[in-house]
Amino acid sequence: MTDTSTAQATAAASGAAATEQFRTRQPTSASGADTARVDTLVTELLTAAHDIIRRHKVTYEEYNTLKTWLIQVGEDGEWPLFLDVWLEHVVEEVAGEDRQGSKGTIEGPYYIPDAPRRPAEATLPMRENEAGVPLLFQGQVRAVDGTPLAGATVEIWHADADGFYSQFAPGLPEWNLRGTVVADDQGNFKIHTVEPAPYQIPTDGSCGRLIRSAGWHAWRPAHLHLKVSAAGHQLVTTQLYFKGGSHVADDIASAVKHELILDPTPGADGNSREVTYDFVLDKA
Ligand code: MBD
Ligand code: FE
Repeated sequence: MTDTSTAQATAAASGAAATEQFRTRQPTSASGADTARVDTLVTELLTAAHDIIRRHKVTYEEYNTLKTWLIQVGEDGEWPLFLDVWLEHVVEEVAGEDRQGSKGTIEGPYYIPDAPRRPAEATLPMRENEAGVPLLFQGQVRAVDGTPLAGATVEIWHADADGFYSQFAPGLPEWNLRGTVVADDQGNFKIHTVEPAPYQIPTDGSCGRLIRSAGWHAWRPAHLHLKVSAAGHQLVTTQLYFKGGSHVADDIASAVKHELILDPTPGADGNSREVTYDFVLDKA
């Protein structure tokens, strides 16, 4: 990790961390790739690009701008960010087509496995006086038939009140706002955390440059990331958003679904909020 006193949250730093994190989890071997499948998919992708070039009479100047930009995306380590923001939502849509249980959505580039394990009622690792409105996020994990899933695992990770993720921005404790919460024998969990802020994707890298060049905005709505799993059931990767929050209706990553919008109520203590959301898992 970089020097926490001087390091800046830059696109290149978070991109390098996201690229490294992805590589360590993803086997590099291409063995088992189906030649016919590769032929079909790559040919169709290229044909779509050829068609766009013809229809829009793409110039050499534009072609070379694209080439320069693509080279720079790699140098910035922003391929994970680019792919997860602009393509993953459709991959997830296809992957989740036949699921009966809770809706999933994209994982994004900032998941880290093996966050600290905590019991069914737990406070996520956070700094003393962590900024943000305290949030009690509670619920139950069940099977599609309603059976509570004892000992289900709720992995949760989210940005802090400044929109930064631990291990992808400097100066944060390693596991800040990341945890693996183990539900009780009724599948219930109670997680104490703080509400995350909306997330602006880095503006100083290649993805930021694309966003500015196209006149788009760089924002995702505030969100909690989750992976919920239980023995004999399919893991669901999802996110939850906050009703009325900025960019819920125009997420740059197109990952909001109406089923995933929370509407927390004021907590008993007057300064916190709380919300209940149950997860339903399909059989494996
Ligand atoms: C995020 O926090 C995120 O969830 C996605 C999908 C892309 C960039 C940052
Ligand atoms: Fe995120």
